[in-house]
Amino acid sequence: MTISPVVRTAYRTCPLCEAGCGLEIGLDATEQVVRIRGDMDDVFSHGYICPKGSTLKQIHEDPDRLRKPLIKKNGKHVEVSWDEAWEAVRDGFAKVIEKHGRSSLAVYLGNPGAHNLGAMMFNKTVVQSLGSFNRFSASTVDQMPKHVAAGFMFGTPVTIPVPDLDHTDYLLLLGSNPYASNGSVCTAPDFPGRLEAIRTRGGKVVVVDPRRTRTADEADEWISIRPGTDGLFLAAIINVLYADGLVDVGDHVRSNVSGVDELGAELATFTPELVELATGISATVTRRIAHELAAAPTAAVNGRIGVNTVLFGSVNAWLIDAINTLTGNLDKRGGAMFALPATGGPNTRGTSGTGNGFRTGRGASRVRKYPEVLGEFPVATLAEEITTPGNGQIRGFITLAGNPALSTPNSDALDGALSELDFMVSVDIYLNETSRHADVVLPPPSQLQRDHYDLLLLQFAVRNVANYSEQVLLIDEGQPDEWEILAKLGGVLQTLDTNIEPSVIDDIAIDALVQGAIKTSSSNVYGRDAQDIIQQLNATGRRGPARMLDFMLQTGPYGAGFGTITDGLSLQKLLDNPHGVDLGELEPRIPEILRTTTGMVELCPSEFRADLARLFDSINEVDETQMLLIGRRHLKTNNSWMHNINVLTKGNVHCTLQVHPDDARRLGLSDGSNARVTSRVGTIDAPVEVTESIRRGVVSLPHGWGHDVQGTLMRVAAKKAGVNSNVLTDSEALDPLSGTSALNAIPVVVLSLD
Ligand SMILES: Nc1nc2c(c(=O)[nH]1)N[C@H]1C(S)=C(S)[C@@H](COP(=O)(O)OP(=O)(O)OC[C@H]3O[C@@H](n4cnc5c(=O)[nH]c(N)nc54)[C@H](O)[C@@H]3O)O[C@H]1N2
Ligand SMILES: Nc1nc2c(c(=O)[nH]1)N[C@H]1C(S)=C(S)[C@@H](COP(=O)(O)OP(=O)(O)OC[C@H]3O[C@@H](n4cnc5c(=O)[nH]c(N)nc54)[C@H](O)[C@@H]3O)O[C@H]1N2
Ligand code: SF4
Ligand SMILES: [Mo]
Repeated sequence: MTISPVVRTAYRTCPLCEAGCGLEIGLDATEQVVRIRGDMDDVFSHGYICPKGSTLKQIHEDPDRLRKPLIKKNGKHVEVSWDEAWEAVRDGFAKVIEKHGRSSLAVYLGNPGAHNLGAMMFNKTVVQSLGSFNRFSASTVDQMPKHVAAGFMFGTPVTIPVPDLDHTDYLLLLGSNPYASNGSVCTAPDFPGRLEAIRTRGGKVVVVDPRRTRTADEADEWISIRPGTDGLFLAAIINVLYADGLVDVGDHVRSNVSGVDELGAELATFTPELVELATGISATVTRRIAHELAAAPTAAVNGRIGVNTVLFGSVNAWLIDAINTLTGNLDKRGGAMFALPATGGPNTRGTSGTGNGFRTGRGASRVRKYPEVLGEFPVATLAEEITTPGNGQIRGFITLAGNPALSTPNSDALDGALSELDFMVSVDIYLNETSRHADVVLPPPSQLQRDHYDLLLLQFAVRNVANYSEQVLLIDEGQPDEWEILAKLGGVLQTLDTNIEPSVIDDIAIDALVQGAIKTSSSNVYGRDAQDIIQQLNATGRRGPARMLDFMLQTGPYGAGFGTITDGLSLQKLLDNPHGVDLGELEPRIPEILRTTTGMVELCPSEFRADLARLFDSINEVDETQMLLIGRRHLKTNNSWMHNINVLTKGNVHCTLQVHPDDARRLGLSDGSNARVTSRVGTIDAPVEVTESIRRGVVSLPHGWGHDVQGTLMRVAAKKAGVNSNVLTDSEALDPLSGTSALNAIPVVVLSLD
């Protein structure tokens, strides 16, 4: 096979995970992608790429990727024109609204929307057009605890500190495996390289995980913990900090932190000796880690999925940042710092240093009465909201870039519930386990066919950068862009009329943004003429998300302010710098960043304090003989949706149940044999992989598999289907403060099938 020569090179930020690597994309004379490699000149990723990054070509070319809308006719999906699809959307929603009212509508927002400029700008149009409070998202199987901790401690849910990886001397990482995931709520392309650099400069990396992951292997120390008990370990570290006189928040934030004494009193009983049986970590180790954190010139503690998606997700997130604060590492170079994103955000707007604070519970889910968090209900309650009769029962449902049928707990129940809906629409690139239930599927163009800016994740970056990517390939004839689909979907929901134009909704949206800013005293366009600004924006010819982004960049912390600030940022400046603009290292932001009502870092908020009794009681609930299920990720997977890409799954990527050799012996399991795993809610059969790398008493299954259901079109994935681990996770098991599901530490019984 001859490879055609590259005649054009395009640069693009990879949208597949949070690392946001710069890609260099070579195209031939016919505009076919010839190769994708890391962009050596990218200001943040410097050429780093993982095996998924180069598969944007394969996703684009995947014959199973949807290119036409689908309508379900007599139980089968058939391709239709966009006009026909929109009419079906209108008619479907009109019927549901007429019969059950708008409170019967609901939406689920999935993970890829967080990496999609069009979705970041226009998902809210759909959400706001529902006329119901039924909003669910992947956040409640993910990072919601971090938002809750940030909200109560610092005043906004996005004021989440990240470990200053490039300067720290000591990193304590809990429940995260960046060698596979490339990190999360901590944007750091080449996370593994940055970890190695800590060690190269003489620092120390400690990983807390029930599994000896690649990250644990490469670290100085692996601490094996019993799943679900990190809160006890963290509380015991804090206990030692107080008991041994090691608490020192540091001069730089001393006058901005409240609750130091209260926290010490609250955790006075959580001694390392008391929790050691439960956590499986000896008191000696806990004491040593506390002392090391206090003694290190700089240190940062960080935790992700393994400590967020457990019963104590929010308490864990809080205790982690409490340790960062108590050891003097909050907002300090090499400690836990805050990004200053180019597009601004809730903690750059409003009054500097104080605000309205954060609250949850403005409403509750209908059936189980779970409090609202960030305008959402826990996705673990979705199935019951569909199946339980009564006023407000969900009958009409939309998924936007989500696959909850595989990604959320007790998924057999959800799968059944989805099949009972009166009407469902999915905006998705595949006909998969979720969208197969949709009456109408609306496919957006491929990742290479749209522009990109990581609006969300650059708020959590370990360095301040900004990169904008133009679309690499033209959109197919007649294919709307994703933002246009979302804007129109919102419009049709509002008006039940298909004549609504996305451009009209876009104009209304930009007008609202501009009008809001000129009335905000902290904005750099305060008091300016709205028409003048809109004319300047329109003069570029840009519309949609790119125009909004330009506005946000120009009015952001580094912004050009529409001609008032020389050398300031604008979209044009990013276009002139296709490898990105480096805005420098993270700088201290306290007190300016705080938006709590008191203007303080709240170290001991009452909401968390109230949850400590539950944490304390969990000490006695630990049962040595109980097998616990945890998840895992593989470098070549991306949640549930990239298993159709043959180059990724053809190798050693398998959906196996990892079992420790001692457990395997006891249970009569061997490598390649079949095990039956049963939890309170479900049963699955999976092939066994015996490995020393997992803690005794713990088994691990990856999530996002189980592609052998009828009515999908993912032919590659179906051949290597795997099993759906979320059949086992329990929709009753959640972190009460954030509504986030416990996807780890699931009690299971394992039997041999051979
Ligand atoms: N047991 C267990 N379960 C888990 C986890 C775990 O660790 N263990 N992790 C959880 C986490 S962290 C997450 S984020 C969730 C993810 O949960 P989801 O977001 O529900 O699931 P994904 O697998 O990311 O599915 C994304 C969907 O978007 C579609 N898609 C991909 N790109 C695009 C696009 O550009 N536009 C549109 N419109 N659609 C697109 C895909 O086809 C797919 O249907 O899973 C969670 N589930
Ligand atoms: N290749 C790849 N990359 C991805 C994804 C993917 O699916 N594949 N998904 C992306 C998404 S949406 C996200 S949110 C991020 C997640 O990024 P990470 O948070 O790094 O996720 P994982 O790799 O699942 O690592 C979680 C770790 O927690 C451990 N763990 C389980 N239970 C416990 C516990 O009770 N305590 C402790 N201390 N550890 C525990 C697991 O063994 C596992 O090693 O990854 C992103 N990147
Ligand atoms: S690490 Fe993430 S952003 Fe970087 S190339 Fe891989 S998938 Fe893309
Ligand atoms: Mo996630």
